[in-house]
Amino acid sequence: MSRAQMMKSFVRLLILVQVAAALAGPVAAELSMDYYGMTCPFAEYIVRNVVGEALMKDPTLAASLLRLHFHDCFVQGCDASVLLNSTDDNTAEKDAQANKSLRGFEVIDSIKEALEAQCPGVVSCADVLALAARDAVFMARGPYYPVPLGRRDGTRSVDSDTFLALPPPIKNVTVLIEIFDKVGLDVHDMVALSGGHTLGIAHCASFKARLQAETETLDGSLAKSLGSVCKGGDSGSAPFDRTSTRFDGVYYRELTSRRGLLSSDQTLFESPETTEIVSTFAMNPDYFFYSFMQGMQKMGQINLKEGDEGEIRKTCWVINS
Ligand code: HEM
Ligand SMILES: *[C@@H]1O[C@H](CO)[C@@H](O)[C@H](O)[C@H]1NC(C)=O
Ligand SMILES: *[C@@H]1O[C@H](CO)[C@@H](O)[C@H](O)[C@H]1NC(C)=O
Ligand SMILES: CC(=O)N[C@H]1CO[C@H](CO)[C@@H](O)[C@@H]1O
Repeated sequence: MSRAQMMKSFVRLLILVQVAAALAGPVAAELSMDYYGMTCPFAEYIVRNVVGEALMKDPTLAASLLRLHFHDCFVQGCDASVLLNSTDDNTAEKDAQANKSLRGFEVIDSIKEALEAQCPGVVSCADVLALAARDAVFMARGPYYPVPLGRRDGTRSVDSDTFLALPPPIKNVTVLIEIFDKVGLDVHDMVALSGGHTLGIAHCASFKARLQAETETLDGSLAKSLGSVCKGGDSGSAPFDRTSTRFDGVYYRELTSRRGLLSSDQTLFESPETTEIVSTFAMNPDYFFYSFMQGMQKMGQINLKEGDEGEIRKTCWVINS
């Protein structure tokens, strides 16, 4: 065994040990691993099946399912508020500006339908979002992590709630750190969770400002190709990294060569507070995977409903009547 190989197996072992520790990581009082053990024992299996079928038809939905869970948890906590439709007298989160281009609702709806057929009124839509995101990441060849269950669904979904809670793509690192800090996620979590952008795409509306204003931190050939993508207007789109349906460390490698798509991506490499974390993840994707799992476990427990607050929605896009 060469020295490099030995080093590699050592790092793998270290990560296995850390993974074991992460599995035992802090779980909020509201949640538990076997929450549906008696009431809907096949819940996780059903979710995995429907997600698997959906991704087989359209692998780009993995990104969308991950993003739905993120947008759910950052606004009003993980309570499926992102899924509620607008009504005559209320504009819901999903119709806020920050939500344009959210996708995957129909996958969540089919999962819920399959669950209702087996165990009606038992599994919350917020848990469905958490499980679907985990399965999507895993099926895109990312890490697998346990998801404690028992979230309850909220009844409030208001477009303006997204304004302060969701990070805009043009903010500097100080502001990003603050937004994540508000929901109990630290700088390391912020950089690791931004790695969610190893999947998916963004539209020109989200990055066109960077094309003009950030020539120094934007690779020339990428600038050119993005420029031509955006000639047609805001609806053009580009992948976050070269492997946009595969969950891997390429996102961070692109940042180190100034090929980040959003300003909020590239700034992670350009800012002294976070540059070292980016470089470490770029060199060691296993460490990124480990940090991402930990970040997702924390993100999945933001501001949970307590006791009998909220409800178990019967249909994910409307509150129970
Ligand atoms: C650091 C702060 C973040 C900002 C500023 C941000 C911003 C954005 C923007 C602007 C888009 C593209 C929207 C569009 O143009 O269509 C996007 C897409 C996406 N975001 Fe983020 N995001 C952040 C963090 C996260 C986190 C924490 C996750 C998940 C862990 C995530 C997952 C995704 C995914 C997967 C997509 C692609 C969706 C698709 O292809 O359907 N993002 N994000
Ligand atoms: C509500 O949203 C769902 C997507 O989750 C959509 O399929 C449905 O048509 C919408 N229903 C109404 C009444 O707008
Ligand atoms: C980051 O942005 C905020 C608000 O736009 C501004 O107050 C702050 O000075 C900026 N920080 C840096 C380091 O540029
Ligand atoms: C999926 C979804 O509901 N998207 C909506 C997001 O908000 C815009 C308005 O800003 C709507 O046009 C989209 O339909």
